[in-house]
Amino acid sequence: MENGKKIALVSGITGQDGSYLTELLLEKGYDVHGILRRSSSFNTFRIDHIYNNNELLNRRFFLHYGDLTDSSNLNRLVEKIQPTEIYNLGAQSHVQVSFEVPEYTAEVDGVGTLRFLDAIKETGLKTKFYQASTSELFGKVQEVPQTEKTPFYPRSPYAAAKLYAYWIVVNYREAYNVFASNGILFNHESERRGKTFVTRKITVAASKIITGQQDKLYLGNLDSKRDWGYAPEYVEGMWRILQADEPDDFILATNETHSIREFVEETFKILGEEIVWKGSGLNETGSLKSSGREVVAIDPRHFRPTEVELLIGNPAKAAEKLGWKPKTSFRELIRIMVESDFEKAKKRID
Ligand code: NAP
Ligand code: G4F
Repeated sequence: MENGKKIALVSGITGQDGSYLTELLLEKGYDVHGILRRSSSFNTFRIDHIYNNNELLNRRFFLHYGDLTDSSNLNRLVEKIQPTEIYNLGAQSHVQVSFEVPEYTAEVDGVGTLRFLDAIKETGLKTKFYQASTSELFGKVQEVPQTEKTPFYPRSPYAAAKLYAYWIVVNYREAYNVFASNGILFNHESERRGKTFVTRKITVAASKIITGQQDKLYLGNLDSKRDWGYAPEYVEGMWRILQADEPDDFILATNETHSIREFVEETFKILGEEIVWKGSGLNETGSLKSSGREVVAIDPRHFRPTEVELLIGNPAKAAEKLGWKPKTSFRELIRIMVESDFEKAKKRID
């Protein structure tokens, strides 16, 4: 640390969480260094408003090319930047895609975490490390609701890679005294959520359907249940995890669960429409009660080889030890996302 200066290094800075965390850390007076993957097209749309629009923030916000598959790059960045806190948010984060690219997912999400930890160990830097662990670790759940003590049962290459990452964090903490913590975060969404995750897929599609730009929304399993919270509150929880006196592992969740079906119903309700379900299995459809128009159908390509049917997390430990509590309700979360996507749909902005 340079004269008590707070310096954060963030992987996954261009993602949903990376963008909110950057805003939070800059507000808290940190210098923020982000790791940017080289891309043939622009991939900084979630952080452009920080980079371009505020001269003051610009001077404390730095982007470096890098990749979690490249140890020499991570070693160099840790050595050069000397961060006081590292947030490892970078990942191939799509569960279904991980069945298509399992080895790459293991490289980035599993071994990538080891590369970062080893860079810390080898440089001997006194820094704190946050690992973006996930409720997907619970997979085929062994207990309801899930707590920090619930046994893991991963159900995808993504979850298996994150399981390795979780345990290598614990191991470097115990073996080498690295201040390394896991945030076991349940699903958290926002108006910045990637459009291939189910919540944003639904709010974007419903907005386009209502404004006449899309015919139908095709989904997979309507009956799986998730514990959905609002992303800006969860990144604040990440920061709190690294401010604790000791490194530890914490669940961040709402302790409420809802099905994909309920998410669809609530989305259309906010847009002034009621959904009526008909049929079952692959033939199930959802229609607008007002007109009878069919707007939801099932596409089996969205089914997963192994599904996580139910997630619900108990955040009591985070409440007690970190003073962290979720604030935004399920309905409020959907309202925030729908309002944003409906405004964009009206203006024909993608
Ligand atoms: P996201 O929007 O998909 O962002 C993922 C980030 O990782 C992007 O910046 C992406 O860069 C970057 N990335 C991908 N591959 C990389 C690589 N090889 N090297 C370096 N960076 C790479 O994900 P998110 O929702 O913000 O989630 C953040 C983290 O939390 C992830 O690790 C995710 O697995 C975990 N998590 C998320 C949730 C949730 O509900 N959101 C819950 C639990 C855990 P590009 O922009 O270039 O693709
Ligand atoms: O929105 P999802 O793709 O998120 P999933 O699989 O829960 O993973 C997200 O949350 C994890 C935390 O628990 C993170 F670790 C992970 O990085 C990611 O952010 O799918 C949610 C549910 C699944 O049960 C899926 O089968 O929605 C179901 N679903 C139904 N139809 C669909 C669709 N999912 C997607 N992506 N697309 C569909 O058409």
